[in-house]
Amino acid sequence: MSIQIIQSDITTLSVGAIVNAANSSLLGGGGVDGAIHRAAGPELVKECATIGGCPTGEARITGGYRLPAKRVIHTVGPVWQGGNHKEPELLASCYRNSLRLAEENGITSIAFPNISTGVYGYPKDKAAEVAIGTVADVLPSCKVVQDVYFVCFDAENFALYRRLLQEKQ
Ligand code: AR6
Repeated sequence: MSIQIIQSDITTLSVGAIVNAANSSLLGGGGVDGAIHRAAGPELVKECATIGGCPTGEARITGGYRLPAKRVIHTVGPVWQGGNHKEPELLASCYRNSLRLAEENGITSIAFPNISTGVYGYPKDKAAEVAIGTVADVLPSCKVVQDVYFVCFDAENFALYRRLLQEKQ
């Protein structure tokens, strides 16, 4: 069982599943969502269209198509509205529900982006606390998932995550 922090483009990772920070339509968008759809190819949006959307805080699983990752777990983070609109609970649900789906689908390694910290405006430090706190809480009870990667795209998130994880260990 391990939690690792890496600075990378999530679309390049050969893991059991990468997590997509999607919107509730599941039909694609900008940021990491756009990058994942571009790298996976048009079959991904076709499968997503059959799902019929996903509420904030929940997660859905699809194939990975042309990605090196076998599957994609799509989750919808909260839009930051000041912090009093259940944002921490909803963000924690994204991580928890994604891990649950991985467990149910026999996925041993999973990579998360920094959900909600781009277009959705969640403060990076607050989001990192929720992400690391939730995964550290849930992972010990996982029977299938062994390795969790937090994939930071920018140097600020990378430094934040490394510091927070060190504090936990
Ligand atoms: N690999 C890893 N991380 C990435 C990549 C990448 N290739 N590209 C961006 N990031 P965002 P959100 C980081 O905006 O805030 C979309 O339009 C980025 O630096 O992708 O949850 C959806 O369709 C940031 O730290 O997602 C939704 O409408 C993190 O990924 C909306 O954006 C998340 O930024 C979701 O917003």
